[in-house]
Amino acid sequence: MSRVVTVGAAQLGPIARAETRTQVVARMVAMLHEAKRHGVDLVVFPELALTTFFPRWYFERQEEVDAFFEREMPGPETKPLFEEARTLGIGFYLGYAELAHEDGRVRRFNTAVLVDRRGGIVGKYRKIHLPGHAEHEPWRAFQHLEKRYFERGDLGWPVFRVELAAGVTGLVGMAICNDRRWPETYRVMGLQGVEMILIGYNTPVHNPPAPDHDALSHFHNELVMQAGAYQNGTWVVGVAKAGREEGVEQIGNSIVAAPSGEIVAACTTTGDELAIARCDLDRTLSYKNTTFNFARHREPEMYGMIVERKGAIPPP
Ligand code: CDV
Repeated sequence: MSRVVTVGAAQLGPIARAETRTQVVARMVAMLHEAKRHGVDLVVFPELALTTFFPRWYFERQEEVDAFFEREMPGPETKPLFEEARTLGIGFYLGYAELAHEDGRVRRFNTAVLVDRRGGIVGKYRKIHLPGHAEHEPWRAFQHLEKRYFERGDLGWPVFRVELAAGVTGLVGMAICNDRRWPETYRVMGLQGVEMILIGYNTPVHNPPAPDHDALSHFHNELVMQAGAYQNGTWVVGVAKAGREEGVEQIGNSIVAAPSGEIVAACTTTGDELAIARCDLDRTLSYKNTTFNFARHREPEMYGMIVERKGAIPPP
């Protein structure tokens, strides 16, 4: 008996700054309908999927930044997405900017939620690896101010047991964009037996501090997610907000990587596009039980430096 979950990587093309959440949600709902026609159980949308990628601008006034944040999920504009998905019996991953009132203060996170086929939020993740910079750096062609606008996520990388398709329950984890470049992200979830990791991203082709990487942006995107999948015996679904958004070119290259590390589905445009893969969660087993049988082969006593040391310190 296999445990097949049909997954749709719902890549979004550019979202203009003037575009409203209602317009974006309408695009997403259209993708849900397309997903339904293809028998998809779980749809994965990108990071910060409801608006343009606002960390590319330096805003002096906090109100300007806060206009991109959600105070409730679902809120009035996102409710139709939740309702349509529930009607269609499709679960989804959604990235958004979260404004929360916690510990007597306002907190802002780059967040993703996992919504089950009945329309309920069953998991939440707050981005831990925030790239970019905290101060205005006008020398850049565009800003990347995630370190200014968000707090580091405080939920770790939980893995959720969720019914993903009729009669198929799986172990699902989430990450967001830059997290996918770090092996620790996958391994923390691998150590909880994760079977499918969902990752939304916004990745500009141009990397201002290292323009020599620009030509390798697709290669690096695939490299990290394929490695994360193989080394942890898990499916990985990576989904872009792609294309030329407010003058900045972002990669597409949304993929589904199998536990073998192979890419089994991919988007080929930089617009709204659904890539579909039938993912048998039991295909994780031959990796989890052999080469990457953690209980048998890992040597954690030898890995202390990974958590004790932050930056590299070369020997004298
Ligand atoms: N949104 C991101 O986290 N983007 C980063 C860029 C800045 C390198 C990424 O890792 O794709």
